Amino acid sequence: MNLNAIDRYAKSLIKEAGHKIRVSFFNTIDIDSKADANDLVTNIDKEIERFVVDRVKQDFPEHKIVSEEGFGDKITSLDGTVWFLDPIDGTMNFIHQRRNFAISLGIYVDGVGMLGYIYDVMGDDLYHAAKGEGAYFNDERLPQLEITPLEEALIGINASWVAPNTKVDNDKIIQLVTRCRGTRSYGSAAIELAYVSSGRIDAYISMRLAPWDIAGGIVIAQEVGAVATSLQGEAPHLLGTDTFIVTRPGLHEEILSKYIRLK
Ligand code: 2AM
Ligand code: CA
Repeated sequence: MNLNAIDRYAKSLIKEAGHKIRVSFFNTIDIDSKADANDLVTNIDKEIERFVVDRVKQDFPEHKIVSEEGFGDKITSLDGTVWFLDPIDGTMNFIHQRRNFAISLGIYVDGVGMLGYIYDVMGDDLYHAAKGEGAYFNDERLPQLEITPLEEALIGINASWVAPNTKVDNDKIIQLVTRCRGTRSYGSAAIELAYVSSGRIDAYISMRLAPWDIAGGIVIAQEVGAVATSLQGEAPHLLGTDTFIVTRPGLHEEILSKYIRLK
């Protein structure tokens, strides 16, 4: 298989999808909720997913595609070539802010991340990587990440985990956010992964992410030496939702062992 050709194909497909999303703002957007009142989806999430899924199925009939709104395939193993697509990562931002959302795409072969893309649609910024060939912010090569001490780290985390909750010990999270230099919350896992990879934040932590939220970002993160695991310290498995942490080298072990490791 020619991964260079697939890389060119994927980039042009993502840009075309991004253009469709920008044009969608000229029309009224229909908003629905899914599992709960704050779990939102729009007609645009569905239209963009359908557009990309149809193209991939037509042009790569032997590949699988796993995507958030259900137009793709259900998989039970990572054998073969699998595309992981989130047509709009950060749907709440898409609706409320009309910015700060991304198209997230990862292409895996037999479970190994080969190509990764995060397209900040309104910024027209594409973060991308091919395994072994480095990561890029548009045409700019992203440097290897260096170690930062926790005291100088900006951490991407949602404020709800600082309040009492059933997932993590919030006293420990209070200690973590007090010790680090500052916290940020962007509302799109893909963008936060892109920000870790480009050194704009130093870590990102989430209690529940799906494969399409992280598959593309993991490929990019690995190319710059970032470390991504579940909060149990295991490699992300991409067959269901899980907790997630990605950091610069050095920070990962300290954050997990002292503040947030789940059994
Ligand atoms: P989404 O916008 O595609 O739904 C925001 O908190 C981040 O978490 C976004 O990347 C969002 O993706 C993701 N997210 C929100 N609810 C989720 C859920 N129930 N399962 C997995 N990921 C979720
Ligand atoms: Ca989504």
